[in-house]
Amino acid sequence: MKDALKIIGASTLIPCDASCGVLEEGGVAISKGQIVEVGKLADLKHHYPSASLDFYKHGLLMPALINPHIHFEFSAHRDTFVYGKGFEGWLASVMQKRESIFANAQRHIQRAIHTQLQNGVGSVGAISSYGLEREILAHSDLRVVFFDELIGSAPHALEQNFKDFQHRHTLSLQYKSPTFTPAIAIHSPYSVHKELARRVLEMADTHTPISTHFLESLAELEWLEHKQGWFGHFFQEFLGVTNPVPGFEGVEDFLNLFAKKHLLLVHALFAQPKHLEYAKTISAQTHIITCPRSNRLLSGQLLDPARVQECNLPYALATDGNSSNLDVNLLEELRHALFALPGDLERNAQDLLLGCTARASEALGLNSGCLQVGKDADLAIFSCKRAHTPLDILLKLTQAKKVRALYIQGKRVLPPAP
Ligand code: MCF
Ligand code: FE
Repeated sequence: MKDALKIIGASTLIPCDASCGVLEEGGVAISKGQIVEVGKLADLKHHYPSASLDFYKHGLLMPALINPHIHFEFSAHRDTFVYGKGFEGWLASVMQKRESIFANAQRHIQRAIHTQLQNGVGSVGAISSYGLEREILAHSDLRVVFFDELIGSAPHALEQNFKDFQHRHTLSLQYKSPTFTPAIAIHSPYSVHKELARRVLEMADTHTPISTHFLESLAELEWLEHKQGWFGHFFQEFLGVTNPVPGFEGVEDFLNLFAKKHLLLVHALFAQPKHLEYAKTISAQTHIITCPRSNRLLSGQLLDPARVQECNLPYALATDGNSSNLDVNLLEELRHALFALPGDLERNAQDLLLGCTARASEALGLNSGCLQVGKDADLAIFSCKRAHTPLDILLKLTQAKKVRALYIQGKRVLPPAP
């Protein structure tokens, strides 16, 4: 059957383009899952007289939100890992106890998916260490960029680790579809062998999104740049390495892995301006992903948006996993970010709004995050009587607690059809 034309409208529309303007009584016309026109509702009705109409009175129509960094496999986590003893305390507890988190993982993964949709999240960047969530995500309503994550620093296990990764990634490639994009994550500079990472990255072309946890702790910076500090103890204690040395000759050597790749640097909390500048020279497609609550819990501080902006790098916002947060609720993350990030409130509000829509979409290499002709019709509608500025909108979103309606590829997924 031919996909009928449809108009979706609301009292307020925010396209989330660079201007961050607001339109009253606005809407989008949709055909075959894509936006064909954006404008005043009256004009759309005039242009498409036979189109069906979903109108949301006292509603705010915007692009569906995007959570570009989440670990679904760790969704069962409640209080097993240690918070408050620095990143070192957290990582030590993960090494000792992570297996216990995976019991009944499927049920918890389903719940985390439900949370995303209820928050108005249409797309996620899912980091997968084991592949436990691959099938559930592929069959979910979410649009997914699925990052098979590489971990493994031992030289003697290089071949086996490569084969294991290849196996997982091959399975992911079988699920490739318009709503499921296989991608690659290199866990971090301290947990991967350079040659292994190189071989894995050979599988990726320049469009494949590549994610990495980058300079999340001071200990990581010390280890990479000065070959000293807590990570020496980590390798001896947890991995039985007698004379541990870093796998990379400094931060730049690690970044060189990603030359010309579509790169997501997650956290970058202890990245110095020279590191961010270097990251830009390595790839014109470099994005920073910040996870404020995870950073506060594990490393005690937040990324200052001004530091990223000074380097002209775009940043997007994410929840990280339950493994390093209290929940995976993106509206809560926005609320905390808005109140806790240093800097100008209005400026931060605009950046955060784009950081969970247009910029998150660019970071994941998606064709959404913005209400514009030619974009995928991933839309969210929140209850909202009036909003004029990005700050108004963020406050309304966080007050709304959950989405009123959600469309992915033009199809309504919430509330579900009766
Ligand atoms: O982003 C946070 C903190 N930084 C690093 N890793 C993880 C995070 N949440 C979950 N992880 C996982 C990671 O994917 O923890 C394990 C990996 O499976 C650490 S293995 C050294
Ligand atoms: Fe993470």
